[in-house]
Amino acid sequence: MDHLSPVASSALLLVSHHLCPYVQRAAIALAEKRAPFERINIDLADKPGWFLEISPLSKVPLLCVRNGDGGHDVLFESSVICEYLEETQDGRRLHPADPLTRARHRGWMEFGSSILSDLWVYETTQDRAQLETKRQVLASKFATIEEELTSGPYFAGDSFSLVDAVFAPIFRYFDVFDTIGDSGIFAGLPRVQAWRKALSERPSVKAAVGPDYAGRLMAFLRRHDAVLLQQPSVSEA
Ligand SMILES: N[C@@H](CCC(=O)N[C@@H](CS)C(=O)NCC(=O)O)C(=O)O
Repeated sequence: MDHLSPVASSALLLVSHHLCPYVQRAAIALAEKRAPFERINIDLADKPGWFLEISPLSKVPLLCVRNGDGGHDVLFESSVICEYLEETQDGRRLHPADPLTRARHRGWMEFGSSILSDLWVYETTQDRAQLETKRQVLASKFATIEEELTSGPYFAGDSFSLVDAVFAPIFRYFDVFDTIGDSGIFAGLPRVQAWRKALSERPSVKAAVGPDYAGRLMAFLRRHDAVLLQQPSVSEA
């Protein structure tokens, strides 16, 4: 790919969207690696032609990697991008060295992706019964994670890993949802709550979105006429 527009001057360009949680996991991995990169946000409701040409699934994130010919090779799929960064960039390791533990981490990254699929329905549905079903699914999945966590502060203890990069954007949704009402999803899950807090304080996590993130997410909910906006607290339900 040698006709990237706009032209990237950095070796790494992350093609992004302001709200996308998959983009965020790549941005967090890049920041943890202290890898210099450029970021460009596109409008997913009006995808630019150059993006459609280079994105096989028409989705963000893409990581454009400068090659020896002065052009860029394009990587798609956030987990693949994170694995590539782990294999090529200096800086702290984001995967465990032990193959079995690493494979288990990859499984929990997939678990995080399944939560993102549930969250999409949870945040966009106009159907109150479906919202409640998804609320219960989410509560059950976080209860499963509670059993996996140890003393923290991160998924694997002291060292921040790609599993943390996957879950930080998930928890960020709830920072906004909590301003609407208490879903009760994290009730009785002290280790998940402590993990959520530790991730929210991590500089790479903070830097992965812009200062207007909450406003944009609220506008997104309003555009979808999401029933979540009328969600009563679980104590009122
Ligand atoms: N499995 C993909 C999912 C990426 C994804 O769903 N991106 C969304 C934004 S958060 C997107 O680009 N959607 C555009 C579309 O589906 O048209 C990944 O991990 O990169």
